Amino acid sequence: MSVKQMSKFLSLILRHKPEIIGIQLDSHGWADVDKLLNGINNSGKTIDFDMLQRVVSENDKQRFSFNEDKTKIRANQGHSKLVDVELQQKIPPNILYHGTIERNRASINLKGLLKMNRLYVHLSKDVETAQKVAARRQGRSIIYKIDAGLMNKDGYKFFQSVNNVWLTEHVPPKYLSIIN
Ligand code: HQG
Repeated sequence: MSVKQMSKFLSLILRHKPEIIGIQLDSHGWADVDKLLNGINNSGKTIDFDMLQRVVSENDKQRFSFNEDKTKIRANQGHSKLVDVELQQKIPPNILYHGTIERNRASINLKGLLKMNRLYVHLSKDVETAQKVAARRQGRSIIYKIDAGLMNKDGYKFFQSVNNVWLTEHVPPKYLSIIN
């Protein structure tokens, strides 16, 4: 299995379904590294500690973090499992972006951006990043601009993950405009 394929499998385990390899996340989203390695190796895939270190360090979006002594590992954002990864609440930049596809337009314009299956709505700091997020999906990309400055003024909370993804609970339609 390539480092990239293993990264995808790790995202599945550490964000959504640790039970598929028979492990659990603690309340802060940490998995025990030994249990994780054993669980993956018992599931028909092969990994050792060196490969896990490579998956973490070579990851294009820095999706995972070890604790200090590397006995625990967690995903930095993107969870559907209800865990508290100790996100930093921060004042957002005035403008943030969200990339999605045309098919979602009517519903987003009506209800705003919803977190759907995850714990937060994921927002991007620039158009280029939002375009990449949109391009993961089949269909014509659309990019929303979010008036995060006004949301902040209105009391909405924003968080930044350690890998620099901006997160919030809901973006009502009045803060959204389509830029393409
Ligand atoms: C859409 C990846 C209809 C929303 C990315 C999105 C990101 C609505 C989808 C991270 C809606 C949810 C998250 C509404 C939102 N009606 N559709 N009211 N509100 N949606 O995957 O932002 O590579 O949960 O537009 O780079 O696409 O995994 O969110 O299309 O950072 O690390 O519902 O995942 O990061 O999809 O992606 P997702 P997302 P990783």
